[in-house]
Formats: sequence, C-alpha cells, structure tokens
Amino acid sequence: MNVNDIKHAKLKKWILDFAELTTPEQIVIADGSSAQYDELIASQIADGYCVALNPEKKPHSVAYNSDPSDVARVENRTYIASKTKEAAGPTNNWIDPVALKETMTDLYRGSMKGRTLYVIPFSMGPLGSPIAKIGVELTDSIYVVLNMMIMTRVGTKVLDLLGTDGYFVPCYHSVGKPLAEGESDNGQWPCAPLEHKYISHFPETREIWSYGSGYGGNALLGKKCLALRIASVLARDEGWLAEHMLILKITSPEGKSRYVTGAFPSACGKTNLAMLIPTVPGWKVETIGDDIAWMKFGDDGRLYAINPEAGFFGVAPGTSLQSNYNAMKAAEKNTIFTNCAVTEDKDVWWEGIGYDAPGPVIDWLNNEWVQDKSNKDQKPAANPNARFTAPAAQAPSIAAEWEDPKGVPISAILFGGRRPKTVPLVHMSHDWNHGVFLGSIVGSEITAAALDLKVGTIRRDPFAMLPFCGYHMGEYFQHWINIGKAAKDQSKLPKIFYVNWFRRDENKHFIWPGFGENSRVLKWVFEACEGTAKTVDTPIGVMPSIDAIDRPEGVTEAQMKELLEVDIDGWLAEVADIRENHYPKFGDKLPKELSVFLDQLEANLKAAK
Ligand code: GTP
Ligand code: SPV
Ligand code: MN
Repeated sequence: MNVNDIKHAKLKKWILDFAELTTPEQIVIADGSSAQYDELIASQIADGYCVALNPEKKPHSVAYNSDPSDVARVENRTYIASKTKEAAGPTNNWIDPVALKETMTDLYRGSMKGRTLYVIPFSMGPLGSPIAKIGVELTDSIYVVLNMMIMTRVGTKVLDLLGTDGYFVPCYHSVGKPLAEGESDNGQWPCAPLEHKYISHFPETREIWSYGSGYGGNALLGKKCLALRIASVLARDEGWLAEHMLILKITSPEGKSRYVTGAFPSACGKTNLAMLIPTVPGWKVETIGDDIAWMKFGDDGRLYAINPEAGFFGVAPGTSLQSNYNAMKAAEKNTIFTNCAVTEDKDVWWEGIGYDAPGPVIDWLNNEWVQDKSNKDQKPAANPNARFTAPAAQAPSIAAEWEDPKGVPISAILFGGRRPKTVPLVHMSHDWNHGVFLGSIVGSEITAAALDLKVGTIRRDPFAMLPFCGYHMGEYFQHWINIGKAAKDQSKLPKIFYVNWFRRDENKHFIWPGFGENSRVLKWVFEACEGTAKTVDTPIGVMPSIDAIDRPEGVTEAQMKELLEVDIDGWLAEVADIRENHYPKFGDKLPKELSVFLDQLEANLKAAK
C-alpha cells in the first residue's frame, strides 16, 4: 500500500506535510503483515542493528543493543505542553506549547534524511472496541515499527476502520539522527544527545511529538504517551480512568473468579504479579494485562477494565523460570530483546535468569564479558532496564477473555511500591475515598526504568502515575474522587488495598519472598471482597489478623509479625513528610477529603501510641 492510496484526506495530508519537513528518502506504510515484519527484521539483521538469535533456543527472535545513553525513559526531557503551566501542575515538566513546537519543528527539519518514514496506524484496545483509541505514529525507526507491531494492533485494518474521516491521535517520532549522503549507522543504534531529546505531549490538541530517543516509552508512542498521558486527559474529560496498572484474574479452589488491578511504579512488580503462579494450593491466576488498564463503568454499575496493549515490554533482569515462568514462556519465540547479553550459541542471558552465564557472553555494551562471581562489583552483563518485547497471547497464563472489548469487572485495586520499611505487607481502605488517599500517598524506591533519577531513593509516586499523568495531579486526585461519586451503587466499587512486597531486614534482604508467594496476599484480598477475610482494624486501615495469611516457608513468626505490624513512629514520620513535602505541592487543587484523611491518620496514630 502506498501513501497515495490512503482515503483519509486529513491523514494523508498530515503524513505528506511531515515528510516535507523531515525529508525522508521514502514513505512506507506498516501494513501489519507478517511478511513485512519478517522483511524488516531481515533488513535490521543484515544492517547489523540486531543479531538473530539461535532458532533452536529463541525462534524468530532478535537481540538489540541500544546506545548506552538511550536505555530508559527520560523524565527530565518529558514534557506536558498544555497552554498554561497550571494545567500541567506541579509534578510535570511544562513548556509553552508554541515555543516547544518551534524548537521541535527546527529539530524535525531534515531529521529523516537518508532514512525511511514509516506510517504506523495502530489501535490501543481491540480493533473496533468502543473503548479502543486509534493513533498513527510517523517514525524513522524500524525498531519502533517492529516493537509497535507486537505491543499494539497495527496495520491497514486500522486504516480501514478510520475510513475517510475517522479520529486518530497524531504521533510524531524521529530518532533525530539524519544521515548525510552515503553515510550509514554501521549498525549503531541511532539517537540524539540528551539535550536534544524531547518527549512532548500537547494535551489540549491531543498530539504527541517525540524526538531523539528510540527506547521504550520514549518512542513506542502508543504506550505511556498515548495510553497514559494523553488518555488520562481524555479519561478526565469523559469520566473514566486511564491507569498504570496490571490486570489479573484470580480463581478460587471453588471456581469463583474475580478481577484485580494493581498500580505499582515502573519496575516494581506489575508484570510479575499479573503472571504469578500461586503457591497456595488450588488457586489460579491468569493475565489480562501487565502495564496499563483503562477502566469505565458498565451498565451494571461495575467498573470494567481493558488492557489497551497487545504485548509485554517486560523487565528482563530478575525474570527466570522460577520467578516468572509465564513471562519466560511468553518470550521464548517471536520476541525482541533489548540490552540483554547474548551467549556464544546466540541465546540471551541476564542477571537473575536463574543460571550462571554459560561461558563468555557479549554484554549490552557489545563487549566480551566473563562472569566473575567473586567480584561483587562486576558490572552487569544486561542493562538493569533490559527488556523483552513479546506478544501477550504467548503467555501461557493469558486469560481467554483478555481481548474482550467490554473488559472485565474489577473487584479490587491494589496500590504499592518498593518500601524497605514502614509500609506493611497489606492493608485495606475503609472506603473508596480512603483508597484514593492511599493511592495519593504511595512512595517507592526509584528503579532503573527512568534514566535521570537516583536509583534507590524514595520518592512519592501517587497512583504510580507521577511520570504518566497528563495534567495537574491535584485534579487527578479529584477525578478519582469524582469517579467514586459517579458510581450508581457504592457497594459495587472495587475495594482498595495498599501492598508492599519489598520490606527489608537489617542485612537489606527482602523479608517477604514475593513472586508466587504474593498469592497469599491475593487470597486475602479475594476473601476481603467476599466478606470472609479475617481482619483487624488498625490506625492505618483494615489489616489481616496475624493468622489470616499462611506463613510461607522461610518467613519466621517474628518476621510475619513485623510484616503485619503498624509501625507507629514510621507512619508518624510518613504523615509529617506528606504534610510538609508532598501535599503542599498541590495547593488549592488538593481535594479537601484527602487532608481530612491525613489529619485522621495522624490522630489515629497518636491515639495508638
Ligand atoms: P514496568 O514494566 O517498568 O512498569 O515494571 P513492572 O512494574 O511490570 O515490574 P516487573 O514485574 O517487571 O518487576 C521488576 C523487577 O522487580 C524484576 O526484576 C522482578 O524480578 C522484581 N520483582 C517483581 N516482583 C517482585 C516481588 O514480589 N518481590 C521481589 N523481591 N522482587 C520482585
Ligand atoms: C515503565 O517505565 O513503566 C515501563 C517501561 O513500562 S517504558 O515503556 O519504557 O515506559
Ligand atoms: Mn510500566
């Protein structure tokens, strides 16, 4: 298909105008066919951008190494360019949209020289679903085309759906590395220096302009840019929720199923929870989604969630057959690996894969790397934010209904993060608004999923949406409160929980074994939804009684007590920090309800002291 065959006049003009600005050699439409995918992969292998993996180990799969400067999202180069700074709020980088468009237009001028402009028509959500949104990404990165083909629903069928005048979210992307006459990348990952990178969102006009990075959420624009930052604005305006959440289905030994979503910050365990294999006998967990949930009320007054994505862009390090069997299976074929190590027999390897490196490997920096377990300071062979891009349908745990256009009804919402202290294994809110309070105060240790932040330090990451909310976070809190008010029947709203798998002992070891053992907590959550859970009231909310959750192997009675205890002084320090450093940021946009909950929490803690 040729660009001139496009029947949507506005779309065609938009493509041709961008081509005129960026001056690519040619324009190619991503038609969504496997023939085109294979052709593009073959060209990438031939040009040295990636290596073909051993078909006996990882059929139909490749491994890329990115530029060392382009390995994760760049939060300090990510912009919400609303008309006013106030609309973007205190937690987003704001730039004036007019000035930004001027700057970026200059950067885009000639930026695709020597390259091909690919047109990627994509649908977030099952094609034609009333909840789905269509976007079109223009990019000069074949890596982006290939990843989008796994992560979203791409192709001419999307153009058919658009017809002659359908609505699409326009998304520009360029790696920002024009080629001079006769110049080639020589297989090097193309990108621009940090100061030229821009991941920009125009919430009022629903546009995305990305420049300079080829990696993950910076470049696969359906994901964080459309499905979270732009969608959060649409959701606010249209009365639904666009969230950084996994979606799972849990089934009890009696055969009763419930659906649970969970918002944890980047690299804090969503993919793992969505795919876990329960250690509690008789229970079953299946996967609907691992990163993003769009939730709307159904006619029955319940909140229904869909996964707008079609693949997993999962963290590789730490993923093993023991920790996440389903992810390993999902990524055993038809997968793109990025910044993993490659073994001599052309398989991938990473830290925490469950076995030692089988001989020397080529590390993510393209150097030979020999494992030295005596050297605790050895640099890792895989980048800590190395990822696999795998089709969701390949996970053995995928639920039959994962593409149901009406979504699945949600019984429980979990919030969480990495907290070495203070926050217990699990507690439940008293009601929806109290749950909104819990979401608003979430904090977490920073992980390698963003480039420009100090790994390990704790920051507040409300609703795990700090880097992904397209508007004022105070208004976002209010929107959550409004959704609760809009429920026809309060008793049908999901129950809200705050979980923490990441408590550490004095030797910095995790106290809770996590992964499959998290099913013990999911079981309690399930029982709380049924009204059969053993609970105690505490100053912070409703908690399991000490015998409510069976102790996993390796956790002592004293440790279990510690995991389920309310650390009064720790929580008082938490309250003080929220009061001094967190809530004041939102000014008069902070919903009154939330400061009342904070006062109440402080009073409860003082009374218990
Ligand atoms: P994004 O894709 O960045 O949004 O991350 P995510 O929230 O899906 O995180 P993921 O499940 O990929 O986990 C990130 C890292 O945390 C991996 O190295 C996991 O092995 C580790 N992890 C996940 N769950 C647990 C857990 O229950 N306990 C411990 N200790 N580590 C976990
Ligand atoms: C995250 O950082 O939350 C991710 C990875 O899911 S990325 O797609 O790069 O944003
Ligand atoms: Mn994520």
